[in-house]
Amino acid sequence: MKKDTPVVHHLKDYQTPQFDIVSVFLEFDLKPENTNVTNVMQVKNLNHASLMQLDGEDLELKSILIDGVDITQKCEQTAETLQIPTAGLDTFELNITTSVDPQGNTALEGLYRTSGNYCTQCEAEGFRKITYFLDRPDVLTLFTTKIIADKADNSVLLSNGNLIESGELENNRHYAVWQDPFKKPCYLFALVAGNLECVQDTYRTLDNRDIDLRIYVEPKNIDKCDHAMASLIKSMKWDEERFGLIYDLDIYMIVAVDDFNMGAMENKGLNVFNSKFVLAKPETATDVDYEGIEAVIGHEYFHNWTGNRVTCRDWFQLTLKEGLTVFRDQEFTADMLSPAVKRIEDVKRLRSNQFPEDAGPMSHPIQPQSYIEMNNFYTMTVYEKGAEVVRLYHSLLGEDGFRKGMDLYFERHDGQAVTVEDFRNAMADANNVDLVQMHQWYLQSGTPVLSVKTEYDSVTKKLIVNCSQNIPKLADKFPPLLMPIKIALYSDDGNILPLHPYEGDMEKIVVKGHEAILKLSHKSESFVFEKIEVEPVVSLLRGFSAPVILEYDQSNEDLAKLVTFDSDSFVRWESIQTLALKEITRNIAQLESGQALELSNEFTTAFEGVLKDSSLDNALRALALTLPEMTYIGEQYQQVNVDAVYHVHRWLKIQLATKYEGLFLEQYLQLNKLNEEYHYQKTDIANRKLKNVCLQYLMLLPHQIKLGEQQFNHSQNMTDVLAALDSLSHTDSLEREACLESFYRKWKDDALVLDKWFALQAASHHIHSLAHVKELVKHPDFVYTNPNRVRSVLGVFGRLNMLGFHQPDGEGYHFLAEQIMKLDAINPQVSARIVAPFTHWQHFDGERQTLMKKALQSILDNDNLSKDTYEIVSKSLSLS
Ligand code: B3K
Ligand code: ZN
Repeated sequence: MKKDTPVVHHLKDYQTPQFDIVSVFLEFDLKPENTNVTNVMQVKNLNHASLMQLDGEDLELKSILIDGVDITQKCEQTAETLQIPTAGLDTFELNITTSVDPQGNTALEGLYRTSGNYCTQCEAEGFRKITYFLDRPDVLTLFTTKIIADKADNSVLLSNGNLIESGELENNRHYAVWQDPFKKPCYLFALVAGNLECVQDTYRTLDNRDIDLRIYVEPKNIDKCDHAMASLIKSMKWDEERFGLIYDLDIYMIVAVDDFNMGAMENKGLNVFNSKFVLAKPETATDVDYEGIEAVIGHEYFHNWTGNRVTCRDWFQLTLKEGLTVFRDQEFTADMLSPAVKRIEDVKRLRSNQFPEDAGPMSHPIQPQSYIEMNNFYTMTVYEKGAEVVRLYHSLLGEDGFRKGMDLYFERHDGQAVTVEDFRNAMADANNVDLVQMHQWYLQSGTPVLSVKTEYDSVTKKLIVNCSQNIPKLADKFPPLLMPIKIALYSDDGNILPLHPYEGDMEKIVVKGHEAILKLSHKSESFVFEKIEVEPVVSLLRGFSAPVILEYDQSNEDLAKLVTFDSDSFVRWESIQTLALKEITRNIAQLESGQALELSNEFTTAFEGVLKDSSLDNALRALALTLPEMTYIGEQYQQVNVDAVYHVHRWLKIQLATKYEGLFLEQYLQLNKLNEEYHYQKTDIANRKLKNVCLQYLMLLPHQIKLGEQQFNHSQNMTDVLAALDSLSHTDSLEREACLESFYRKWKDDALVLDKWFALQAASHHIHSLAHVKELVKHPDFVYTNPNRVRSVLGVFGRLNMLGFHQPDGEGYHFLAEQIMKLDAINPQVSARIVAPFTHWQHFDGERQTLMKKALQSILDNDNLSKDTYEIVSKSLSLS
């Protein structure tokens, strides 16, 4: 067990800063193992405090001067702080010199080395690993940064803002000075130095300024930047058009690095990216990679306003910038590709990842109330549920009202560090409405359950929609949430019906065309529609208008009808998913009671309908033909029977493949154009998606394995090559071995492509998959210091390899726990993420629960466990 119990930070303890750091001058003398950092701050003592406590970790202190006088001996240093006497000083210059070891920094937080270059990562609290500072987001400072380094190894020296000076020095060294004209919190500081090359372009802003755009990469990757640059330009244009937000500096730089703990970082004017979200060419990157790059480039760019110009008062407000920026990047991707497809993909992600998080021991509100390690709270909840909550404002206020709210938010708070209440107030005041109830969404954790019952009276022609909301784990002890529920009504033959709310309900039902929003604000509430001439087919929670679990007992006939005619793509997709889910759960029950499995006509008719309906967008068809993920099926049970879920899921896929082999093959052959040039373009993406879904089904039939091998050998783009290899990886065939081997030989020197090779095997349903994964961590190309490689093996194994991880003898758990302990000593942030699958132990059968807890305990028993991993593991076990 970790020796000292780590400190818990609480939102309720927030206090305004005692000091203002008006400006800072930083000088870095870069050397791999011993970089000197001189930090000269102009400080204002706002409350005549007699002591200034700065944050600092893993720093070697050299000297401290106040107004030129050495006071080093008068200061107190602890492992995480430095206390400086400031009695009688109102304004002063504080000069601190420290040194750090970038080469030895494998945690990848603060200043570190990657592929022989220098880079930084400061959010959330990494700046304190660079120098002593008030490392909190509400201290905004003007930064000037001087970088000195060897010329041979560091042709490029970068920091935030504008380059104001550069020159040569003795001993083959050189320097550059950067000045950022915008005040910023230190988490947005960045420094990069190394031998990098850049691609350049220009963007002319709406107010006619030319912005210098640069993407820096290692020279070998210079041919893989075009898509990233195009994405940046699209993002800049989109933010001007949609939100009237224009870029502010004269230069925007992106640097791609191979070793990075997350996706990317929005440092002011100098984004640092995981190379996975920059580098792409058709031979190496899939459609999913291309889409990811566009989305992440957009996300970081959008942070320039939502995050940088207006930032967070404290880290409990993280969703203020992240939820809002995810909402913005979702809207961007929707506009670039397909709004319908994007919405469905986002809902799938939310349900498969955020819902389980919110049902487990790490469940927290989008505004957490406490944390041990802030990095553990960059979660699906803060990001994705946070984005859903922003979407609620959008649904309630409409596009124009939302835009008015955003405009007022920037007008009031540009240059400030604010709270989620400030955002809500801007939305409310701009629209002259009361949104106080929205705050419950920030306070409550757990996924709300929305139960709906509809009653139609054929005599009065009235439809009553009875809604009630509940958060099961809070029993009845919660104030109700405000939920916009989108609804439309159809006749049996698919005609959309006009909506006439009952007069007394006009306030809480907003009708727009043929769709209405029911504004549910009580625990139970009824909404009445009149003049409904026929018993309607109800299309409910259109566009997934609130992040809830919907309980609405709809007949299979109605679901099948919605699959064929609903104009809302989400409900159309959701209806076939519900039919599939019913099919699967019914058969799981059959299996558990020792009865034969059987396919129902209701489901296959709907499935066949989609398979044959060429009028439907191919991307939507691909989504509709994909069965619910195993994790989502598992979510339907208090305690999941892993083996039964796997068995029935596979059985159903094989049944469908067998029954519709001819149709799948016909569709596959029609779409399989091997020599066509790759374009990242909506229709092409949709076609590849549908083709590869067909291939997945076909490959379940042993005599069709050759089809995958052919696609693997003859495709020119990574989307198709990987789809084929993925299907092959689940088989027990010679083709599998041959293709994996040839893929490795071809791509062993391209780290991002090799990650895919590792990931496929880590997720494989092959019978010997656990043994294979154990071999993978011994592979010469497996390194614990590279987060992408670790995630592609250990992350994927825990999350996606249901059979291997949950092997009944507990060997999968034992293996992963050992790996986590090894990793924790190297990179705690990554290790804490890999623990996640263990945290759902209470969701499995008794024997597995015991084994999972045993594995967690073995991690906790570790003497030097990081606080990152400690927080997740201890919270998981405290439930027992
Ligand atoms: N703001 C960063 C995430 C920082 C994570 C710190 N552990 C990237 C993003 O959300 O845009
Ligand atoms: Zn973000």
